[in-house]
Amino acid sequence: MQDASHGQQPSETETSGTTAIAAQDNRSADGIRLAFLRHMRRTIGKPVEFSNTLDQYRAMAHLVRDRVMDDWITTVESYVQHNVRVVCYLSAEFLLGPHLLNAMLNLGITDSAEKACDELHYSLTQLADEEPEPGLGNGGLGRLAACYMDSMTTLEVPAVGYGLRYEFGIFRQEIRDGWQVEHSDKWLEYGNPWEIPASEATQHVSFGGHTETTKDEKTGELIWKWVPAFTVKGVAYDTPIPGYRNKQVNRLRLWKAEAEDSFDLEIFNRGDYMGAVRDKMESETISKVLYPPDETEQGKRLRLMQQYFFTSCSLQDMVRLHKLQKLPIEKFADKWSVQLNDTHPSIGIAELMRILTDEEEIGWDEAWTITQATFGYTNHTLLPEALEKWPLPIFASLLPRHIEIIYEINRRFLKDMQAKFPGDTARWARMSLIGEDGEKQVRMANLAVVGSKMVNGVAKLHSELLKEDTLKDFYEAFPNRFTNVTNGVTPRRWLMLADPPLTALLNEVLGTAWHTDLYALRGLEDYVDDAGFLDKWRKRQEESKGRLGDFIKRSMDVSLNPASMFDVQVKRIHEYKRQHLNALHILGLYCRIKSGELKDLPPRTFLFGGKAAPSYTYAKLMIKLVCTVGELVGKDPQTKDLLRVLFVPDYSVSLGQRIYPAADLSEQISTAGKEASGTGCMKFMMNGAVAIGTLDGANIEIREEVGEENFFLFGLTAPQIAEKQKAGYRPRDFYEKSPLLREVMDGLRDGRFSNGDRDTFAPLVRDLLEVDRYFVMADFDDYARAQSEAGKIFCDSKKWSRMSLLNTARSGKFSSDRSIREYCQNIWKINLDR
Ligand code: 26W
Repeated sequence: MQDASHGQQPSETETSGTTAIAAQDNRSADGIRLAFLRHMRRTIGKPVEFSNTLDQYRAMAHLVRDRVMDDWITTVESYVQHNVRVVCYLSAEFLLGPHLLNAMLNLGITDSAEKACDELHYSLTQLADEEPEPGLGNGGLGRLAACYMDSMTTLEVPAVGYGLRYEFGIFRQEIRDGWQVEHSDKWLEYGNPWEIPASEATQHVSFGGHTETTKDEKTGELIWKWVPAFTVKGVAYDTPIPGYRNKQVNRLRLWKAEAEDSFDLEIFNRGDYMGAVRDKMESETISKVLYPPDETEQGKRLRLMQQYFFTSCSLQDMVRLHKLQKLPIEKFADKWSVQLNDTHPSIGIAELMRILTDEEEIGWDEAWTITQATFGYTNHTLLPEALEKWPLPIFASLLPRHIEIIYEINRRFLKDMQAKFPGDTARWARMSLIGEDGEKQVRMANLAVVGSKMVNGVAKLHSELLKEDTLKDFYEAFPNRFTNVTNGVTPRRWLMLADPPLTALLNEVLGTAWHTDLYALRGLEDYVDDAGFLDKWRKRQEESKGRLGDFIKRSMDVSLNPASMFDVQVKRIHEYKRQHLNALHILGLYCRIKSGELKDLPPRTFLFGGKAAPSYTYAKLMIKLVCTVGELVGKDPQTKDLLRVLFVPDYSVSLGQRIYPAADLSEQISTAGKEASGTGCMKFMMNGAVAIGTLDGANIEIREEVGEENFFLFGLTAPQIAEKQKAGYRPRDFYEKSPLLREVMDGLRDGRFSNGDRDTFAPLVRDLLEVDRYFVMADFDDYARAQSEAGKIFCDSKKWSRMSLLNTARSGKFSSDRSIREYCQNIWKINLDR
């Protein structure tokens, strides 16, 4: 919420000003061409004939941004005027993807821009490829936040996204000789035309030091005072988030850390030049780089500083805007609904208590009521190693006032639990915000649940498992606080932008209602037996495969067989996502072809993509395994025309936009009970890919929507996995029982698939035969069965096209618009049908 002119009517000159500007910002091809030439001269500072593609991209970016600005200002003015309730989405990650073409799509100026480029003899896609991707996220959680920003604005939900403006985003991935190599992501190298610094919003955040308590001589009440060791300046950078064709523009406010005083002349004059900028260096490290570990907490001090820094800046910003509108602080929760994107910003609960009690001098009870009414907490993972637990020493030294507040929250909470569950000491210990077993820790998930009005998982199964297992005690204490909101993805980027030919085909038969009401895709079912339409459908798929093939040829000099089945697994590399199960299956196919047992295999292209956290050696070995299998089958004359295995480097949002439309088979093969939801599965479905997968996360709901006959199911269910775990799982038994699995594992052990190298994969073979935490051995045979079924049906192109069409037709539920409607209804209490 900008501290706009608080509802004053624009003066005469102003209106003429805006109309004049509006005139300039016309969206015709001519208007865009003129604006392009003007920005090339005025903003880029070059005559157009001397400009390079990057200059041309930047000139285009600036003119598109111009056309967002008016809507941005009118949106803010209407929010202030109507004193609306605002959703604040606090996330340590926003995986936005490139802006240019998305903004053009949402503004409805893509065609005009294309025409303007033709007249200027440029290719718009070529210009767009110049945009450095803002990779301010690791994977699912970060991308979900970006999809939600698009849907909130398209549904006209007053919202602000709050996060960190990392100077370096997710690392760039190079694959060198089958091994991942990381390179720093200099996305800000040439500046960023999509952000605007908001100097009026600068905040100051304290760290370290100690607290002092004094007695208020009048009330005798204790007053807490935090004496920090140092403070850091938080500078806001705002990125406009345009809605789809509704002139709404919400704000993404990302915070950059700067030294209070970036240069200490006194120290400098004493000749300590490095000392003079030490503060600057130290402070700026806070927003320097995104932490790459996904789903494994590192307990690093800097990570906690990042989390507290952006959360404190954001809450202080809300309080500042609240006061600017002269609203009583007691009404804070009526104005702001703050959603915690996992526990990463959950320190915000203690921070709001600090602000309300220490700075606004509101009594503890009232402050707590406001705090609980303000926050909602979304959990995105069940993996124990991903649940954040901060060692007390780190926490207490960085945030001495907050640990006091958390102790007080805990004291009062445990008192309630002791009353609610008398004598149940074990439960009290499990629920305590402070873990006492071994080194003392602050349990951030417990704090998030205790300090929030609502807690939700991100898919039906996940939300059930949260209630039955991870947060069982809390569910039994506060059953009405738990709900589910199944994830969704925005059809604007993941369908309309990713696959214009499919969009055109859908518009042709359905009109355009589906753009903002994806359930309208159901209309496609009328064409499921229309041979002519199915023909068009297949053609569209071949086109998308052709486009991806061209890109792979250009970027990797590898040619793909468009007639082959494109079998795709793209997501972060992790044992529970089981990219190694996929690779072992391919080795099984290899063995069967080599033995002559498998003759008529329809040719397959296996595409893999995804980054491994730099310190996650096992995941890096999984990448090496995939690349080694690719080498093997690609070189072998018996298999090279039947099997192609490719690891496409540097998987990202823009690469995803190329891959999802081209996929035939969508690999969703995680161990049941481990993938909270998955969102890639939804992007594949929308683009007509058929899924092969387990009953895990959102796969279950996808199968419910599309029909079990249009989904290749395999594997143990979550209860079966839990059962086996309890009964004691011996992976070697499955190796013994399955001749194919034994041949594959023995081959791997003996170096048969790796030119005799027996060492590289020894750790993987050992783990899978001895431990196999994710039941790869147990699911191998059933997976191979489902795979061969998929292969058979793929040969029946009519049957396959019907399944493909039905996946798109029944993907309506998985639009992030549906998810946001549910958040508004069940958690944020924002009524949309006004
Ligand atoms: C502390 C390190 C860390 C970093 C990120 C722990 C956990 C995370 C995220 C929660 C991991 C993540 O991205 N989870 C994914 O969230 C998606 C959006 O809800 C889900 O669809 C995926 O199933 C889930 O793995």
